[in-house]
Amino acid sequence: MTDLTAAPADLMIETPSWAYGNSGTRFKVFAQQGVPRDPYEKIADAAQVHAFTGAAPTVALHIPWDRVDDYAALTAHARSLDVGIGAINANVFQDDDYMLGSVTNPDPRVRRKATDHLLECVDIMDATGSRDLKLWFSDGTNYPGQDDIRARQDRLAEALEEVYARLGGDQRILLEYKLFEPAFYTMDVPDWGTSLVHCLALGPKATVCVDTGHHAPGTNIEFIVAMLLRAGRLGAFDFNSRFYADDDLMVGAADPFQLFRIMHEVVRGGGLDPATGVAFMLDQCHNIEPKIQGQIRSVMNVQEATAKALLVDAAALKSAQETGDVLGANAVLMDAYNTDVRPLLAEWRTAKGLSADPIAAYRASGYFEKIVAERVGGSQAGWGA
Ligand code: AOS
Ligand code: ZN
Ligand code: ZN
Repeated sequence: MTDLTAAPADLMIETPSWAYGNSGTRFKVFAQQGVPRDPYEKIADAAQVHAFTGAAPTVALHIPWDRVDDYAALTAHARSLDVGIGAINANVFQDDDYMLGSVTNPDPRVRRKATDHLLECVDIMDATGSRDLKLWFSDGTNYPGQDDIRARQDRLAEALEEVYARLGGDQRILLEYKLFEPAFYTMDVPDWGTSLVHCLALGPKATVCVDTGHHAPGTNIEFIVAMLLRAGRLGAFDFNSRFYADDDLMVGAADPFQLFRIMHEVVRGGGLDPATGVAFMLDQCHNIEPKIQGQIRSVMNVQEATAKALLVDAAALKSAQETGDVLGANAVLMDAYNTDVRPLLAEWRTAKGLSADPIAAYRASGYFEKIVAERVGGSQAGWGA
């Protein structure tokens, strides 16, 4: 049996700055009370998630949503609140120029503009000390024949090469894929295979980001995780959960069993070892629930799935698999999944000097009442602007 007092807790989860801002759907963005008015306040909210969970020490930024004049000052602000700045997320999807694509646009002027933005993001990483540049491209086509599928891949490769060449020694590209939306016929990076092919061509500092909401229904995500870990190219997760499409709901809310299966493959593939380089990030929007609590709950959901995955009796599983004991092997997994790990995690938190119940502790802290009083006119996360 694995020692539960250490491992799930050592898993560190990055929260996204945009989770703290107002968000919604194409139909309505609901303004909530107390939401941050600038990147400094988003980082302050992220620091609350870390303070109450002890497991969310970094916050991802999104450029331009989090553009500031002085990134060194923003980084110092984060440090003063006991958190750090994590991945820099580029945005080449919210400009009129990008209607037909960004780095894959048929117009070289637009491609240049998009690539320059990606290079600017690396400059920002230099200032914040960030390791990861997360690239998600909305690029694609809506109609057969609209553009040359192969030429778009060539343009993508060209832009990625230029950005890759600009990376510092410890910096990486995380190339995220998405099946559909906003493009409905072809996305230029629709799946993990396309992302992996580009990463392999680029070199070892290019890895795949698996956003759990970016697959066709029924896709076996843990298989993808196993394959990418095996290839040494699983760079990151964007965790969230979905019922229908890219719902960006709280991770573990729609299908906790899937999250457990994913974390089982992470454990199996050594992905909890920081040396493997897997970044565990949340990519969520809290459209109707309180945002800081939504992030705390999400961190706890990942911890619970991880704790269960660590409970899998590896020796018993191997033995059952090798002897062809189908039901026995399945039972080993299900025993772990069906274990209530909440008391164990509560014990771990107490041992670390944290509250056993982070949500209750946050609610009792008065932070929410304070930001409601102090902040008027909080900003939108960026979506649906
Ligand atoms: C978009 O669907 C992707 O999930 C992106 O990772 C992300 O949500 C967006 O770029 C915000 O940073
Ligand atoms: Zn994502
Ligand atoms: Zn998404």
